[in-house]
Amino acid sequence: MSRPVYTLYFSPDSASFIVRLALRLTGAEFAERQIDRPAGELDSPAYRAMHPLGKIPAIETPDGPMFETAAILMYLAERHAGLAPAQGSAERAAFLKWYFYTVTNLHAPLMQVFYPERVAGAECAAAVVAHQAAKLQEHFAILDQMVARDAPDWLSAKPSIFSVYVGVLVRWLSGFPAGHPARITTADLPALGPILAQLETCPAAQDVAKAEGCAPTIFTAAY
Ligand SMILES: N[C@@H](CCC(=O)N[C@@H](CS)C(=O)NCC(=O)O)C(=O)O
Repeated sequence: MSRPVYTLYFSPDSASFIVRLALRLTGAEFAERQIDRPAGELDSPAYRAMHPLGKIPAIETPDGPMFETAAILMYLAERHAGLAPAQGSAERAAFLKWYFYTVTNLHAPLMQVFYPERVAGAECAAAVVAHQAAKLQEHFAILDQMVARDAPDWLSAKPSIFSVYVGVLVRWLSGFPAGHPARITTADLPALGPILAQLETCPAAQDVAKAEGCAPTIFTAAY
């Protein structure tokens, strides 16, 4: 077997899931190392040297260690054609704006719903969840309306760094119980939902589901 090009530091069903999907789509050799969270590995000097905040994921690349999911995805798309519209292509502008929309308006509030006490202390947690859950509902509806209007190729024609990113965010939100204000499932997204349902059947998604030890319906019936 050839030497892996990348090493992904992962923890099951965390943001490393997104990078794992993108890595699998590149077709490149990659190694995986599960982070020993209970042993405090995120705070170890070796891990902090890769990721100064001690978060997941981190990845070793031929150009050095990288962190931040969205940056890693873009880096992979630059090195492996076909995962995002190429620079200079007609679709690049729309792709970039919705990609960064996802980073700031979907992923960031989602993290605040999962860790509300980190925003303004435990006493404000319920207010943070209520506020950010409403934002998430609004922002996902806006994305879904865009997909209904435009059905861009980088979403509907084949898997991309955008589709795996958004797919895993929906996966996590679908895990909230019925009635939770932040619950969002593929059934709530009439345009995006069918695209994610298609995406989860691709070989890359099926391989990653196996590797993560989760149901093959990673987006439509995640938990
Ligand atoms: N903006 C970062 C967020 C990374 C992040 O918060 N990862 C979570 C897992 S999904 C984590 O490391 N949590 C452990 C902790 O915060 O202690 C990214 O996209 O990579």
